[in-house]
Amino acid sequence: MKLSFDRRGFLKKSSLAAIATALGTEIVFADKLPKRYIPVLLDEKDALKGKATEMIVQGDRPWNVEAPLDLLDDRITPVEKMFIRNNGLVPEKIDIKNWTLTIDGESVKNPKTYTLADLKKRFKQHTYQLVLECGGNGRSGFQPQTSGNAWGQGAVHCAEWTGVRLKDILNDVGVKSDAVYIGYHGSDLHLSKDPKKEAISRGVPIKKALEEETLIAWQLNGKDIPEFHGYPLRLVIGGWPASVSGKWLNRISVRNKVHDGAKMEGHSYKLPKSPVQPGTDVPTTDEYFRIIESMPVKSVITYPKTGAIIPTGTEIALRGHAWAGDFSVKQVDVSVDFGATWQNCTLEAPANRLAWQHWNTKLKLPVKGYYEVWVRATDEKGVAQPMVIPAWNPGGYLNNACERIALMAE
Ligand SMILES: Nc1nc2c(c(=O)[nH]1)N[C@H]1C(S)=C(S)[C@@H](COP(=O)(O)O)O[C@H]1N2
Ligand SMILES: [Mo]
Repeated sequence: MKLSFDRRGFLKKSSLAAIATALGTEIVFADKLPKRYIPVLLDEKDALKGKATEMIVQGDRPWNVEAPLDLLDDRITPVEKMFIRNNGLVPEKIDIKNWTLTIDGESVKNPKTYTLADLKKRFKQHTYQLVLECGGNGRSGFQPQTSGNAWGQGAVHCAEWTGVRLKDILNDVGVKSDAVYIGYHGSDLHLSKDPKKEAISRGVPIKKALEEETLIAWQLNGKDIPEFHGYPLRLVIGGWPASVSGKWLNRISVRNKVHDGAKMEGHSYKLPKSPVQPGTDVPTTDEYFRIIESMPVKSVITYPKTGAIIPTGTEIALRGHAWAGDFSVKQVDVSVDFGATWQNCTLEAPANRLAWQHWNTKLKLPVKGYYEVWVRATDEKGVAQPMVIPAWNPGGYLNNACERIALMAE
């Protein structure tokens, strides 16, 4: 879908015709309108406030913003470089004093409602670095293109989250033995602004919900979670499609069946059970589709930037990160000769389970000319990234093909 309103383009051009189209009617006193003025009706909250200027805007209703890969060079991703994926509209008013989290559902023994103060006081606090990668990260690589944001590879971050374990809260309310799944509910508005509709309400099997790293968090990198990343409370689950990490969290239901909220239906965050011909219209039933769980092994080169010009024969440092969903990465290799030979890189252990791992290496470009650096990670089970785009699927999920950058030796 074409953007309904491109803020950056708008500010540059700001033609009256464009404004009128966006508003759906003529502006009566248009001749009095200051240049570059954004009419109130169009002035939604700006997700780009506090973001690096290099961030790439996919759309602004809902807001979808990604990071170019060289921006992800930090060991812990700073807020200004974190991608944003919204399915709806950021809650209009957030009343932090009266914010509560309710735990309910068929499989809860004693449903309870907690204030933020209750959560902070009653449960032990934990901090983890967690990789949150959109299930559709890399979607632009699929042919034919599928619906959904045409992400490059920058819809991923690894930030440090602080909160309490969902496990401890579930222990407090008591979970019945028939519990199968949890589902989250957030306070963001559906794009239609219909309060009866939810923008997204996903979840995970109870086993994943009970992992130590599954947090109900109120802090991101040591500060309150920013508005666009789920202020004041967020479910954070590393290693799975980031769509299971519910922002603006106000309720978690413990379900006696697979959660059936918004974006759990159709082919949302699902893969065909067996490979399909690219472009196939697969029936969206459980017989043909399975819900995506752990994300696949992946790596990025965050330094140098693609297109960099390097002096011939001098040693250059190369670095990036690698991650593998629920698993750890055991090896990262790079190639400068289109995959003919591979050079093993230094790989660090993760700060904690479900955090990304940093890799680095040095190399020399022997003679003047064009080179590509390819990076390939292998997970603890021995599964490596594919060199080519992996199996096409109707939702355009899980493109974990090896990343490549261009370098010029001069
Ligand atoms: N309430 C709510 N939670 C949400 C979403 C949303 O639209 N609303 N988007 C999900 C998706 S699809 C992704 S990829 C991540 C993005 O997290 P971020 O915007 O903090 O990077 O949030 C998830 N949690
Ligand atoms: Mo996502």
